[in-house]
Amino acid sequence: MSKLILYGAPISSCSFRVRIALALKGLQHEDISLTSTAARRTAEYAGLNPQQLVPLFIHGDIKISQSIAIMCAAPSVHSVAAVICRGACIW
Ligand SMILES: N[C@@H](CCC(=O)N[C@@H](CS)C(=O)NCC(=O)O)C(=O)O
Repeated sequence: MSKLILYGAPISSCSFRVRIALALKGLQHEDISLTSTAARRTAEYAGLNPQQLVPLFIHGDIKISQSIAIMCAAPSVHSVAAVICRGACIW
């Protein structure tokens, strides 16, 4: 299985909620910290996430850039229930 990668930032609440969700579900992942605006503005990161915001979750070819969508989708990697309420997730 492809490894899970989370691009985030230390003081980003959006990144924190995803980190908490991954921890609650026991999903091991590589945490890549983009600590400055400059780090998010590189061409390399723009290629991964045109919005140039964090968080960004990557699993193989799948890239998801919205924290709530990540919280819905990431647990399905291991067929465990999503973290947020079922009605809020469509898969
Ligand atoms: N709706 C998005 C918001 C993403 C967002 O605004 N991220 C902020 C950090 S919480 C960010 O990347 N800010 C950096 C910037 O604006 O340069 C989500 O929930 O993931």
